[in-house]
Amino acid sequence: MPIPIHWRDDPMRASIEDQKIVVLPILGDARGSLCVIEGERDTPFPIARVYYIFGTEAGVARGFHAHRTLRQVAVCVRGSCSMMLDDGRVQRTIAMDRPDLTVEIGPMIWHEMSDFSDDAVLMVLADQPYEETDYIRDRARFVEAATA
Ligand code: T46
Repeated sequence: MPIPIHWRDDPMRASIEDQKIVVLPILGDARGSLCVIEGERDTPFPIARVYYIFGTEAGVARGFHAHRTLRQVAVCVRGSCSMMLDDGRVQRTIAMDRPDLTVEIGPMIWHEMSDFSDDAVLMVLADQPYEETDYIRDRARFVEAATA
């Protein structure tokens, strides 16, 4: 089922409820399985960048930031990990343990990834090129901005 295209006008008012979690259809036959993510159909934005995280060591956690404007959709295409989303008020942890599960990470959502399995490959689709100034890495500043 496609992700409904819905985005709050004011990213400073991001909320956990707005971060869509969608189970994609699996197209399968005797040869195996196939999932499709089309920009603007399965993501609420045109896809400008794809990156993926793999080779994570046991016990490693990543993320620990929010983005000011970046919109993203993550899928753990192999293995598993945990994704904690935090809008400054409410936290939600999602078990990303199936390759057909997409999780939206909108602007002003603090996120932390952990519990990576040895074989985990976390793929992320983003609506903008990489820009370091878009990151908020200071948790206190994030909470202050998100709850103002
Ligand atoms: C996010 C979570 C889910 C680049 O040069 N270009 C890129 O597009 C990205 C994503 C990273 N980098 C560089 C920046 C760092 O030197 O790669 C290095 C590792 O990035 P970072 O420490 O930000 O990785 P994570 O796992 O903490 O965060 C990443 C994304 O950066 C971030 O946008 O939302 O995954």
